[in-house]
Amino acid sequence: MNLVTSEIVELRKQLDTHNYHYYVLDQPLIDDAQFDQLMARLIELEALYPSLITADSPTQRVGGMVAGGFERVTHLTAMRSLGNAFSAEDLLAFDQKVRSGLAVDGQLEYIVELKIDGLAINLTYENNRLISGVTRGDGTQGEDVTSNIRTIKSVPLVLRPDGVEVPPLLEVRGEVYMPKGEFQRLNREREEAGEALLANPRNAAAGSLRQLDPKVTSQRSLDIFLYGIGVYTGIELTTHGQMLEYLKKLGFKINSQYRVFNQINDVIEYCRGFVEKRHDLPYDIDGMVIKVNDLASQQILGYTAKDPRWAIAYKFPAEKAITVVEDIFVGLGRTGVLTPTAILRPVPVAGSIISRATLHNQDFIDEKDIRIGDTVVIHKAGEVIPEVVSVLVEKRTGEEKIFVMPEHCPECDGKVLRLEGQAAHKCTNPHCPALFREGLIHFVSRDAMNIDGLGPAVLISLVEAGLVKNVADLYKLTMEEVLTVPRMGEKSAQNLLSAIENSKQAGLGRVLFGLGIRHVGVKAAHIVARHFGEIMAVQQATAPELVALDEIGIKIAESIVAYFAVPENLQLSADLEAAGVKMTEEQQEKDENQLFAGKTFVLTGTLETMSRNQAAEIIERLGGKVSGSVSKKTSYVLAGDEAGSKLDKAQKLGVEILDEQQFKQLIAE
Ligand code: 3BD
Repeated sequence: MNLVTSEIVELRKQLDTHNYHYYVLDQPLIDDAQFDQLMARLIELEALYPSLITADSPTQRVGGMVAGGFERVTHLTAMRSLGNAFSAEDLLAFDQKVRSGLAVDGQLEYIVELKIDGLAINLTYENNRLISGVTRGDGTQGEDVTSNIRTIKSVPLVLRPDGVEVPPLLEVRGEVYMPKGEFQRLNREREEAGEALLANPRNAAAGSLRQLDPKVTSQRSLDIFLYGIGVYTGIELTTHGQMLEYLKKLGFKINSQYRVFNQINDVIEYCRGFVEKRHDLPYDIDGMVIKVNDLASQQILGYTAKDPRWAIAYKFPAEKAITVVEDIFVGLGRTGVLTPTAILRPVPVAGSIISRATLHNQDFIDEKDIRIGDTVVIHKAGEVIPEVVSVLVEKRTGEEKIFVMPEHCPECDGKVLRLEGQAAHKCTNPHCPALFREGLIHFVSRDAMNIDGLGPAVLISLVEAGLVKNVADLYKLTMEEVLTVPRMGEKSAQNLLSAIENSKQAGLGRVLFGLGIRHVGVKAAHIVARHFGEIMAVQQATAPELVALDEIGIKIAESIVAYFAVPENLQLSADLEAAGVKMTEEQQEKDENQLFAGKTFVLTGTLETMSRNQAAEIIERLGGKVSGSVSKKTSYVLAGDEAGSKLDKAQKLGVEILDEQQFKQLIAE
């Protein structure tokens, strides 16, 4: 090594160490000026010798723009969700279930962590180096936000193992958050710049992670706490607490407020303590996470369809506030239902400013006797839409106005009716523009045609300009027409047109869902599309044929038949097809080879050469079914690495177990 190289290596080592002490341990060894001096020297040397720059140099945290959006990536091991507990009773019930699952009535350890209110992230390290940072997404697949994760100074670009082994491939999980102080600073800045304020630190963190320019993210001082490991081999750990300490020894930032308890009552007490204490923390938490400490016991308990049986989130009680109902606004949904919403005098609740609350329907309003002008108690918990809990009747002045649902639609003046036995009032005009507008919004939405850049405002102006009279018209839009939308630039117009063009390939399942046929959800739409393969076959399907499909009930079946009995609806499908929209579905179960007909598979663990979804697709194409839980009826369990309780159960029940190799051999036959 020559002199320059060794100076560079030495500088990086020192800077990494100082970064670690400053950002992870929060105990700086030197002052900022000294740190800046070292950094300046490294930048100088790297400028002189650019060939010596490495990706994990502390100067390289902020990279270039991400072109064309974030890529979807499949996690090596799925990121689970967590069940919720809202009360001490829920926690006692959890304890009971854990105890009966483990058959213990004596010693059992719980570890309790703060539940950081941020975004779950999966970091992958290969040979000690950070290779990716991916959002949780749906738990199976997330977005690759590595370039933004790298800007978080407490994330080691290179691990710094302190006397411990590191597996060559390591997945660690944690929560990225924006500290409260940083959130306030950012909002002050936005206020001065006349920009819209961010609702809470969680949204701010989410927005920052989704910046295409890492420079912007790097100015937002995000931080992270790690709490778990995904893929790992060869590390000897017995408890979750040891895992946390192991993460710490690798150089990760963990939250030090975790505690281990032997009694559920002590767990409850610790959780309760944070209901007030959380306001003094420099970051938001939305509850506590309780985990069985012993890793072997976690394995035994395993998972339900989605949540671990060995962990639960205790959510803090909804926060309440008092405010005034200034007005009641009636909006229309896709199905013509009139929904009343209270317009509130804005109040802060649970970290965001609340100015609306849903009132559901006339019965809800009548039961609580909510009047315009009333002083009310509202509450909000986490993601839940704020609700009016009660009216403070003693605050009434006599000026309050009783609300009744309008007799005519607020959008089209059509007659409003309330059907016998139903809570909902509905607009009866089948040509109500609101119905059409909401239908369009649904058609372009994520689970339907997924057309980016077609927000409600753009759709409304396209409709108002007379350019879109049915969903098929979207596919006839020209550049000139799109440019008539207010505030639409050339670039966005171009993006929008190509998003529309791309959506033509979405496939029949998405189209069927997008049409907004009553009772037809995402899943049903895909099942029907896959079975029939093309629109014509769906149109001709009878209710008994539809009901014969797995998971299609009579309500859905009749609704589909009724939909395609209407000539205008048939015309719409024809128009879509004529516009070039793909009205077929590839994953039809038409494979000649129905090898797995009548067989039910359960998939567990991590497969090496395919995702579980891919395996499921193959099984379904060959006529088989995939189920979430093992029973006597299960034909095969396809077990990958780290298969858990499902494998145990299969062994107990004597169900045939296939490894990936055997499965591939089977399908190759
Ligand atoms: C935290 C799951 C398990 C490993 C599954 C037990 C649901 C977000 O501080 N432990 C924590 C925190 C989150 C966790 C687990 N421990 N899962 C945990 C978690 N200390 N926030 N989460 N997650 C992470 C989620 N995220 C988005 C949508 C649905 N679920």
